[in-house]
Amino acid sequence: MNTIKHIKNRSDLAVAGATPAFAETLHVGRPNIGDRDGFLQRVGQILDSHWLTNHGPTVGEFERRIAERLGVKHCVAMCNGTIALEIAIRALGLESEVIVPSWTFVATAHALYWQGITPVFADIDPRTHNLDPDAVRRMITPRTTGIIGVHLWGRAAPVDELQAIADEHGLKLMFDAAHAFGSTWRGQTIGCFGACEVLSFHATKAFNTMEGGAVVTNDDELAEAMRLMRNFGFKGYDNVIHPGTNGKMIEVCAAMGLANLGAFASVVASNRAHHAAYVEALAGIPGISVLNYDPDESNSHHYVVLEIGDAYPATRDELVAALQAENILVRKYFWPGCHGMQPYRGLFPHAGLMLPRTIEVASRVVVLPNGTSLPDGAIATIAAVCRALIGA
Ligand code: T4K
Repeated sequence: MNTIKHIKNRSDLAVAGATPAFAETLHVGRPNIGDRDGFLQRVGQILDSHWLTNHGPTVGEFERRIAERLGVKHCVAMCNGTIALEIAIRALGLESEVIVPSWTFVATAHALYWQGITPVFADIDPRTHNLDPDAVRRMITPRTTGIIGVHLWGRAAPVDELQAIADEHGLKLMFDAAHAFGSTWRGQTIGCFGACEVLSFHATKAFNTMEGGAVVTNDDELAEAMRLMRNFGFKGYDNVIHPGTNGKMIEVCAAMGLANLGAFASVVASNRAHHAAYVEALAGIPGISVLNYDPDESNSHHYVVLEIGDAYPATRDELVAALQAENILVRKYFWPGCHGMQPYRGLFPHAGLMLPRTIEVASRVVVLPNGTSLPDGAIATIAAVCRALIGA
């Protein structure tokens, strides 16, 4: 058992209702394994067919099912969400400067910078953790070519306001919807907003293909360009008509996706129940609040996000250390914000001056474990550690 550095009296934990420290580390992002038998059966068929990648039938079926589910014309499946972002950015013709939140996973910014485009960080609304439209307006320059909104934690970015800004200034708008599979905004499925939306199906996501991603769009030309780009620019054999890369999803990943699609509703139900149980277990602890999800919208409830306010007598980092000492590997996603990470910290040392609310939120957030493999007693133990640390 790990030594607890911040909780002096271990009996505090027992009194507060904790089970003993977990033998196996609890992770944020423990993958959901859906229909295991269905997956293995499909893998058998893939091996029998000797067709492992390059636009195989499983990827084709996966793309059709995702497009159908999201109500979009095109799903272009990719090897991961980051390559999907890069290809979407290139296919849209973004260049020079693009406005993004700093409060996101660093892949959003890297996908631009990797292609020689400057990510310009705009501040967020601290209530939603999503881009603040007024902050976006403040960051527009003559070099701005686009905006990438992020639906953080699967909660919709301010879609209408960002579209209005984009229209007013002649900018392209796309969304990083890596967290938003299964989310809606005003009852409409996320996936159909902006010029295109980018999904991640990484193992740690509510819905996963092990590694994987996709760009979804209603734009025929854009979809065609992205299909070429993900396959080196080939149009038929021996005929390259476009610069490209290798962004293809493989058959086994698509098989995992198809197996997980059938299980997605039960994953969401389990996440939702855990989320409610966390809210109940953490209620009444001074300074701790759990980010809520709009009951009128769908959300995978995958992310259980705590904010540690001033009324909590310990610091956020002390709480993280106390939980980690109990083998509960909670995360400070996405501290310190992209602007505080390299290369951006070195390139734009004063970016933080424009991001006071990002900095504030980044200092308060802790993300807790969720998912179908969350063991019994985990939520009670996490709440007990939160209380015991402050002697509550
Ligand atoms: N945009 C946004 C807003 C994103 O959040 C992401 C990805 C992207 C774009 C890019 O999409 P991808 O290119 O990844 O498809 C993880 C994920 O790797 C990343 O996909 C995700 N966002 C991000 C939020 O989380 P790390 O660096 O935190 O991963 P890591 O290795 O620390 O794993 C997280 C936890 O999950 C660990 O505690 C271990 C556990 N884990 C992980 C894997 C892979 C398992 O228990 N089993 C596993 O198989 O980035």
